[in-house]
Amino acid sequence: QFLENVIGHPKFADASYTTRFIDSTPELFQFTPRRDRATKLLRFIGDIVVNGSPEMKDRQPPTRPLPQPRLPATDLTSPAPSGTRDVLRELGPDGFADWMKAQPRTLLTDTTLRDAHQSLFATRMRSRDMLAIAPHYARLLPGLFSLECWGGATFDVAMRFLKEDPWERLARLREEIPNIPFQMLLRSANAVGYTNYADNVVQYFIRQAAHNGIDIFRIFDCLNNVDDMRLAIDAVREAGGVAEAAICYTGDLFDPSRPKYNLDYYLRLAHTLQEAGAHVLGIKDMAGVCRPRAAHALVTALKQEIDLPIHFHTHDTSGIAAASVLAAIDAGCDAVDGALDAMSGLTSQPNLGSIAAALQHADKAPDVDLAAMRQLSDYWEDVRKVYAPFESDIRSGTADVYQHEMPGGQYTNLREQARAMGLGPRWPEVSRAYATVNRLFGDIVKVTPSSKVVGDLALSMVANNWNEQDILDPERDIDFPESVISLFRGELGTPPDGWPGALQAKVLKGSAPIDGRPGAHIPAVDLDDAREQLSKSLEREISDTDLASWLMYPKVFEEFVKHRKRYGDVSTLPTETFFYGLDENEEISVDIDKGKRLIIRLQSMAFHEEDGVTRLFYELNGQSRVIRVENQH
Ligand code: 3PY
Ligand code: ZN
Repeated sequence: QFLENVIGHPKFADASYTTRFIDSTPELFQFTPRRDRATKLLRFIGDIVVNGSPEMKDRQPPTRPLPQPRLPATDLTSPAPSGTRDVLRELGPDGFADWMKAQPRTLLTDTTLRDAHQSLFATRMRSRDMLAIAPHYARLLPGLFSLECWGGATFDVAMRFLKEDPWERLARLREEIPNIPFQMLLRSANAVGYTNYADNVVQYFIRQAAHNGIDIFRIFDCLNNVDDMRLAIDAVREAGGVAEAAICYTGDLFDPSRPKYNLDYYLRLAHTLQEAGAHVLGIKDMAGVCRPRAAHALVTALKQEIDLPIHFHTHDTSGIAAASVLAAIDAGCDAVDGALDAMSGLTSQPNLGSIAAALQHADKAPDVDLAAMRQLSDYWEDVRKVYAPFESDIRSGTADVYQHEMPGGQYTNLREQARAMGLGPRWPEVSRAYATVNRLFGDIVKVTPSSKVVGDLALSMVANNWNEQDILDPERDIDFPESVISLFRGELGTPPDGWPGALQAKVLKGSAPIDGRPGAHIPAVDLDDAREQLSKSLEREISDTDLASWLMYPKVFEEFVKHRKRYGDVSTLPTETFFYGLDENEEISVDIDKGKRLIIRLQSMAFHEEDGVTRLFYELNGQSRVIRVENQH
């Protein structure tokens, strides 16, 4: 194995070793654990080759081989220049908020690493694809306001589907990008989950996120309940983070038939958030329904009444979101979100490169290099191809979004759920049912997790052929999804005007809803005890971040740990290999650690009918290896 280590070492591979190579490279003598890790990865690849990835079930893989993503020709030997994060460090969150307001330039957030892929391909982007481009970001776009790279659905999906540790993703991105603020999306009492957690769990999670590299927390509540946001705002402030408290935008400011969501509603909310301690006020237009005129009017009014910097977030589902962004900037908005060109449009954010170009030579031009943005986008253009099976088949913007008001981050997921339930061809009915459910619920804010509940009932309505009357009819027995019962019980909070009484009575079948803030009804978790129990059941030490993962998603975390035990850290594999396996004679290089590279080639394979097992013959760093995989089908 020593020889294997020498040949596999990157210094040996790129011929930069010297006569002191053996003395100065102790990792050459690390034998067994590495061999074990390699075997696990070979087993994982074998499983994918023989049985397919569970992720690819019923999906059409792209034509392979795919192009190697084009990386910019950045000089990575020089350290990253100072950037916006250095400003934040120098000024602290309060000073940073003042600095934001004083900037004549428009501040830009790139959402490519979070919302863009959440909204375009069901949150499936893997850490490896982020990490390869990360050092280039640090050197090419140090003037970005922030990178939205964590939180929202990424936490769950990383463990559940990608078999990655979201905390490792954060730590490694942080290492590569020390100079640009990292931003996450936090669902207040729902943290990065779909349910209310105990107050001390939310506080613990926020502390971990801040400690491990999150600078700016965009905090929202799925019903715009500020009372549910206070705990998170306080915890972020205590942890030294920037608390960006967001108003979720829904409806239409100018629609006289929906006065519930008029300008006054948003201004009242903004005042309350300011009083609650927000450093920055976010406008979170999760569905992309804030039309240009509304964006202008809203930002103008907020700028007059509120003393906080304003950060506008929208989605391009309608196809005209960039007009809203430019209107917001025109009205004095301090920061805006977009996704790099190749990851923009449709249900994702509008095009950040084009927004920057639209502002070129203006006083409000952002501090970014357009050519650098294009180079980064070229990389994403190639990367996106590998995720093609997760994209939904939409090719244009649609004004239909103003009817259904589905969040961009939910759209592809719900469509996927519909497809999995065999309702793919009935998608237009699902989207209509979504609007109907919103009406039945009393016209609510729809964003995770309230949007998930609306989606759950919409799917049930279509699957069971229930109409609006069936739902409302007290005589008609309806088996409501569990999430609907929990919503009407008040477990995600209660809208200011309450739930529609008759429907609530029908859903709860006479049982009483909870009163007030849901978190107040959830007992605190004994964190020391939880850690001890978990450590016992998993038979290993539990880190602070492990505990945070388990508190959010106990089952998903335990499954993830099992997967890692069996297959090792699969996040090191190329994405093509992770989803599609290897072809015969295909060779990949995998860095399992700093200075530890595996060169893996699948030479051939043979299926033995008598035992139902396929033997895969690999070459691993020049040595032959055989792995046996049981055929599942
Ligand atoms: C999330 O909560 O994940 C969202 O993206 C909401 O818009
Ligand atoms: Zn969004």
